[in-house]
Amino acid sequence: LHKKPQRPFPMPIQTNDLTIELRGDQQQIALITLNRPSKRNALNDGLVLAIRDVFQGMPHSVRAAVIHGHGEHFCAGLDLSELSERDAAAGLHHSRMWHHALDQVERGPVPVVAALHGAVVGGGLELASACHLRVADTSSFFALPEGSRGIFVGGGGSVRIPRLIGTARMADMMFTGRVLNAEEGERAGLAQYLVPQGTALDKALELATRIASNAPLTNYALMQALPRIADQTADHGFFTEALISAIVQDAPEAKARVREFLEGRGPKVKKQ
Ligand code: 1HE
Repeated sequence: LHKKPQRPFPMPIQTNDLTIELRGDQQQIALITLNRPSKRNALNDGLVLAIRDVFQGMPHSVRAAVIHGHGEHFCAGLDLSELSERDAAAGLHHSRMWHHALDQVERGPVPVVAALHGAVVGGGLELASACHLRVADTSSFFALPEGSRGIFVGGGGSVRIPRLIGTARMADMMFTGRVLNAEEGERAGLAQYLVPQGTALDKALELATRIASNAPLTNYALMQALPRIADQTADHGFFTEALISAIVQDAPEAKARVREFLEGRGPKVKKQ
């Protein structure tokens, strides 16, 4: 650690490998595209830092985001060509850089829906796991090839992936190189929606539009309180829930929405 350089990672931000496009009549949806298809959207340092920066600098109009990959695959994970030069200290800082970047996704300003297709592997699965919902099309496949490459996850996967699918399933994927197809991934909990090939982005945009229409404080509570409550004891969780629910229901928007329903103007819950 004493060898830590002054600025271990430069501040690139300007990269064509990541694009952001605002959609919706009020620019409330951000469409974020991994745009490095020739390398299967492998995440080099510049791309990881660009992800950090796009979430840190999210325009105020945005209420929900979608992230997807250009080309045949969502993301091939860590750019392995950058791995060889790193010693242990650099590896530690590199992993913490990923943690910081993906924390901006998970605990950032807006809910994020991942639209998945093709390879969702290694760091690509770690990125998808930091999102709040995942939509997989039938071409998707999920793997953690770190096991066979002689390395370990470093982008928060050991924390986030077991929370989606359990420690035993993640261990299986790393021990044995098991590749889950789209149906298996959805059944295991890696994706919340399974859709026909080529339609994940449309479905993710539809979901993001729906999410963006929620009261912002409800979305904030879902992003910030729900995962923290999951980490608490039941006793602490009940108390945190009571605090958050008291704050959220006190907002004028909550009062207005409840009044709308009671006056017969609010939407009813419809059987699908
Ligand atoms: C890459 C990478 C990469 C592709 N780093 N360059 N991730 C992996 O171990 C997955 C490695 N990749 C693959 O298994 C396959 O590339 C895919 C299944 C994703 C796609 O296969 P395919 O046939 O469509 O593409 P390709 O021909 O294998 O690759 C096209 C190019 O992308 C090729 O480069 P080119 O210069 O020869 O054209 C590949 O070398 C390049 N490429 N994937 C660098 N990952 C925070 S810790 C996270 C730890 C990890 O993520 S470990 C898992 C890394």
